[in-house]
Amino acid sequence: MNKPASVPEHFDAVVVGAGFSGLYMLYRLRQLGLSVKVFDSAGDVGGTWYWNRYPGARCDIPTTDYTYSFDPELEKEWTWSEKYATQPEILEYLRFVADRHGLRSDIEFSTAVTSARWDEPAKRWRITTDRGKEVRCRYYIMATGCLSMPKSPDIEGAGRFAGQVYFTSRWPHEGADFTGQRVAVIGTGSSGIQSIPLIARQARQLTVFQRTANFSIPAHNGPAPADRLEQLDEGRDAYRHAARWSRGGVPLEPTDVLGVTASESVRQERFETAWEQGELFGILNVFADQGVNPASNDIVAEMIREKIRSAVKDPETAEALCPKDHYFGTKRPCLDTGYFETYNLPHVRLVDLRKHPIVSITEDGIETADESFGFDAIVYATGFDAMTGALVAADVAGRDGLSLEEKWAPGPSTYLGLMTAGFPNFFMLTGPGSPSVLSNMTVSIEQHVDWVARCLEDMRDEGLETIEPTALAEAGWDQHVQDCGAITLYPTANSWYMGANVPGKPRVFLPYIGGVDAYRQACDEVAAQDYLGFRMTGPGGARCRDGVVRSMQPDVAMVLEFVAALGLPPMETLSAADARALMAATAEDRPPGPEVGEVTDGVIPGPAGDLPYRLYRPAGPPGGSRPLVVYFHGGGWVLGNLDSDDPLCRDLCARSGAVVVSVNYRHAPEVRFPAAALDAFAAVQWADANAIELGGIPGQLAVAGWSAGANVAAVACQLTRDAAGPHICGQLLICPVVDSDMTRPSYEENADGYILTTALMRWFWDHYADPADRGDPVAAPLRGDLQGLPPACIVAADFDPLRDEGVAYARALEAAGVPVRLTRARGHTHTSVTMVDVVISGAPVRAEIGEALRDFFPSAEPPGM
Ligand code: N01
Repeated sequence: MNKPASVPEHFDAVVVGAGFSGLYMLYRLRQLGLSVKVFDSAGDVGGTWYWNRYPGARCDIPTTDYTYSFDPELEKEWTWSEKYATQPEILEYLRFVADRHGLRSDIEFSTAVTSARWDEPAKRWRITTDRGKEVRCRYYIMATGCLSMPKSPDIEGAGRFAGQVYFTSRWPHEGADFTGQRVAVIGTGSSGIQSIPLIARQARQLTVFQRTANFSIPAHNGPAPADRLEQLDEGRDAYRHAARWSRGGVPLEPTDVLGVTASESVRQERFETAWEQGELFGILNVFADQGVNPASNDIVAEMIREKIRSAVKDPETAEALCPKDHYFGTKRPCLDTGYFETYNLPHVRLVDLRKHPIVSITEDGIETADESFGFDAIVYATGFDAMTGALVAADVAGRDGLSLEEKWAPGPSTYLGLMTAGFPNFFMLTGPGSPSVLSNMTVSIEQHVDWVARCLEDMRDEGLETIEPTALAEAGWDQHVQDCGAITLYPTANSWYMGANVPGKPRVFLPYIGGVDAYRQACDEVAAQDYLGFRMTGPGGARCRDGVVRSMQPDVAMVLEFVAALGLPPMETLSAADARALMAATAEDRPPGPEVGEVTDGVIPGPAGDLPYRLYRPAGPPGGSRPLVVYFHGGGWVLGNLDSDDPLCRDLCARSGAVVVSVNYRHAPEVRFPAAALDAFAAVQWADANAIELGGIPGQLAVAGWSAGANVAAVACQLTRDAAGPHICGQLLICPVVDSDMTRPSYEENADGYILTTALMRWFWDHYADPADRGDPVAAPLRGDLQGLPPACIVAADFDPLRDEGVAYARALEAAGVPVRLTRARGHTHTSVTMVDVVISGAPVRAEIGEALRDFFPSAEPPGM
């Protein structure tokens, strides 16, 4: 019996969207015994596959993988006919799933949700629809898809055209017949690239208006690949499991071949194999470094450009079709069938909008800056307001009436891409900040739905009714999402991943690029740790375990994983000689660091014999004088030498524009305290006395060091002050050892697992200084008189046992009136900041260091890089 419209219906959950994610969410919620209503503005199930009916629409992940895995029987009953199924077949599949599980009875089609308001006293959402209906629910779940809100045509005169207008994203159900017509297609993303060859088959004339040339590879469509089917037959569960724990949601062994170091034949072979395979993740996995290293990326990009040049006969058209303004992969690459060859047809023409911009759309066609075109039909393949568009448009207001639109005005903010603070019980499936569009969507959808279902089940079991992320957890996740993007080339492109395709949209990297596997791990950890970062309330009590699930820089975490996999013995169990050999061996294959103008080796007289030094002169005209930095390497007074810190010294030289003189000092246990410190003091005096010969500017001298090198640098500053000269302009102390008291919290927090361990630090001290000497300021400069010391830049890394003593030294110097710049190496370890060209996220920290060095000097020249 129908209820009167004025009485709102109550459901446990309302889901918006009946595509892949909405259908599975409904299925799982029903399994939990919850009452559910699904709304969709479409006339049937299908989501994106309901709307995007343009000719040529197909998936771009092989259909064997682009499929549900939750129902093994369903998998047996459905066989995909092609490697990349067409839109009608995928839609048919979703209808089949809906019918098989009787899902339609809980779905209200042709009904759009117009607003949602959180009712705090009732702890319910109030939802209204465009049919004037109001419903109440405890959980409000957006299954609205990432690419569902078409971008409105932002072209002058778009409303004036009197001919037929089509949007690829809202294609008419009855189809379109272009036979004998003059047709324009605007846009060359995936939708344009898939539809253009088929529109060309019908049209009398086809003109494609291209703003940005796009990378596309042939899909080589056909029957589902035999090897994939075999794998599935042999072990479907194992295959699906591998997909869930892969980087992109399709099982694939990530390569470790680097583009920059691979031989030409290996490059060709790997590229041609991926080209022939015709799969997105294959072509994105030609080289391990193509997503992060511009030189490697350009190798793949140029190979694709060569393919375009050989496919397109007219050289000018070919060149216009060659993407040159973004790195390969940083805009979604396309899979096509005969796209580039279409331009060889006599009735197909490309208009390059970079050279001939559209001035206006007119009543009968399109006017560019230098030509008027008449058309019978215009097809807009101009894309979507991706990832946030549909969510924001749904008019959601959370606690205190704050709308999602207001909250996300500077860019979306989410915890795990699943929820956002201030919006209790509001879930997003594949929301911004989750792998979503960078992954096989079906795998990511199932993971999100399963996580939400498990969360609701756990809440029910524990008598909890509301859930919402904390501000701390959300800010931490947002930061992690940006950190993951920042070490890649992705943020450099004007892509929809960056929101750059929609005028006025904030430029933020929207998806999570850390991988489906890493993401799943993070979500699982959150749940396992009592829903870390979520605040939950209900009759069962209120609880909140606040915290940040990932705060380490992603590339630092990768290095640690790599090192852990090597299974090396802990250094503190080795002899000094073996520890030195191990350190030298691990440094063998690392990148050399940046080019500098000149590198020369020499010796200086030390207090007990010669000390080797290496001088780094910045690029620039010969003979020019520069400020001078005397640098001391790290290694706990036991390890290290001129080679160990060579890449870092090059980097410091290039960034600061100073001459860097790296001095080796005597090592323990052969020569113990205070030899290293006295050598450092002598080196500073010598450098000052020989500034002109070294190419330095007299009076412009700084000292620098990392770890134990920073210890001796700090001590040298104190000894120099006590000796009343020479004048030191500044001290750069990177993760310094400044005290022998190992009771500060960072020794406990970061005791193990971050390369420099508390045990290793103890081993270093034991090698260097007797316990009785460790309180001497020459060993522990924090205990010395800090008045009148040079300005300091101190770098303290989050995951360093030495972090707190570095911070303590900064505070103590400040208290003594010394100007201090404390640079926090966020998400870094003791060693990672110094790993030049290995740990990309260390570069911004070293940029700050370079700036600090330049600031030490009164008349520093601009850096050479
Ligand atoms: O949209 P797009 P799409 N004047 O944004 C151009 C997925 N998908 O619908 O690059 C002139 O990629 C715009 O130019 P520019 C897939 O993830 C998958 O094609 O902004 N031109 C661009 O060329 C895909 O990435 C499949 O300079 C204008 C094009 O229009 C995503 O959906 C199939 C313009 C838009 O390309 C979006 O693809 C289809 C203007 N004012 C889609 N505004 C599969 O294969 C925009 N453009 C599964």
